[in-house]
Amino acid sequence: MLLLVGSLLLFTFVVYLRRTHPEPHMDWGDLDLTSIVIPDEFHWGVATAAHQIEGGLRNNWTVFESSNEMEQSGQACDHWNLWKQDFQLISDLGLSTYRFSIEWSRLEPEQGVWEEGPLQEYSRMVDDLLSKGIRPMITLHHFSHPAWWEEKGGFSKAENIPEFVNYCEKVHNALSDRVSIWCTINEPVVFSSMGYALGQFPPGKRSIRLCISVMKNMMRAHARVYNLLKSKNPNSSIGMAKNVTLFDPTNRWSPIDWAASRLLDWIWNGAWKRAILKGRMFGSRIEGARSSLDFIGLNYYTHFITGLFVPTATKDLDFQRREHEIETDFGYPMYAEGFRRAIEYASGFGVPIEVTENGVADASDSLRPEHLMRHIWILSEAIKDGYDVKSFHYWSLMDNFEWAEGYSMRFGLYEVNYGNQTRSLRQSGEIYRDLIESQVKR
Ligand code: IFM
Repeated sequence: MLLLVGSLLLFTFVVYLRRTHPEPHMDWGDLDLTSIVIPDEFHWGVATAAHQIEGGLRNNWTVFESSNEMEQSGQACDHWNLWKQDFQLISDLGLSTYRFSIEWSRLEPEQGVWEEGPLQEYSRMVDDLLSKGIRPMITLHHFSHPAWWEEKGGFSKAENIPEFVNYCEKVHNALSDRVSIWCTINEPVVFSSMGYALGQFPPGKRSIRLCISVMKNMMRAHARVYNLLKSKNPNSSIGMAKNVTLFDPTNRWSPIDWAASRLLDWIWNGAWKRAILKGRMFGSRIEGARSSLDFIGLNYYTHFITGLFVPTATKDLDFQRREHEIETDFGYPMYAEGFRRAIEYASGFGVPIEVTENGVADASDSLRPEHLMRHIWILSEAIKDGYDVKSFHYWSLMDNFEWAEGYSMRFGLYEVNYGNQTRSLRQSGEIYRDLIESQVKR
């Protein structure tokens, strides 16, 4: 009798554990990935960032790279010289939107010294994209800024914000007659936590207090840029690119895992939504932040399975995976189901969604085709269910400099041979191109 009750209790406990975790997962084998249908007006695209592709820069990153023993960005993809041919590659994929960033350090290499040439070059890039029927989407800050601004403390000091706003205004003045869609800041939560709490990005600091104050200043900077640019040109559509990582407790029944995941979710995701909806962040009022979005840029990559051990440096990160999940080159799992949850979260900002990044590090291109199809299937279902998603930008057009990881992570639809700067379309690139063609021709 005792044995029976014991077994019953054990069975109930195991069923309970299985039911309470993990988070939603799908049986991908049963799905018809060809059922993807996306509206005609949808924009298909790719994304890049200046520091990761242009090469030949001097900014906060190059200073950090040479003072730490890490791979140097150097010539990167030499895109500053090869952008014409790279734009042709975008066009060859049949894309209608391209997200890229402007490198502030090119425009203002020393404080108050403005170079006209680089801004004219960016202007030529915009014209070239438009002539190919590609919508330029500009990011004003994508992790990099001038070395002189970093020396002054960058976003860690509220008094530095006007210099950033001034730079944004100059770029907007020059390009907003042709560029209609703008991201102020890329992934502020990644920039601040990696640079000021985990020490893996410049300036390599490790202070939670400083990190929170950088987050607030980035939100302040976003709000000021948003309000200024809107007052200059109300036709500009302005948002920010938000990295939405989902935090799932290792065991849902564990109060510790649950609390850790809720806390991280609050800092990583919740605080930013609160800033836009309520104008407050971490207990401070953020002037002008309320409703300072015309769209939300969604960058989605994975979920983070959270337990008691919260790593304090990315080098210590031992990304956990559920048993059935596939590991990407970065070490974190492919979790396409989370893309739906991220879209649901993003819809809570109350503005349309532009998917500003989604992709995978996969040097052998063995996972990318499946990764691509699963995420696009999720996207298609979300749109069918009424979510207002306007575009999808694959990260990335080509392999590039992956920040603290250097060149080892390869995210490109095109493979880059850094020895001779040739680009070759991967099989996943062909799949993306063919999928878009079939959607456009429908
Ligand atoms: O390469 C980065 C990009 O700069 C910001 N979002 C994530 C990408 C892949 O890690």
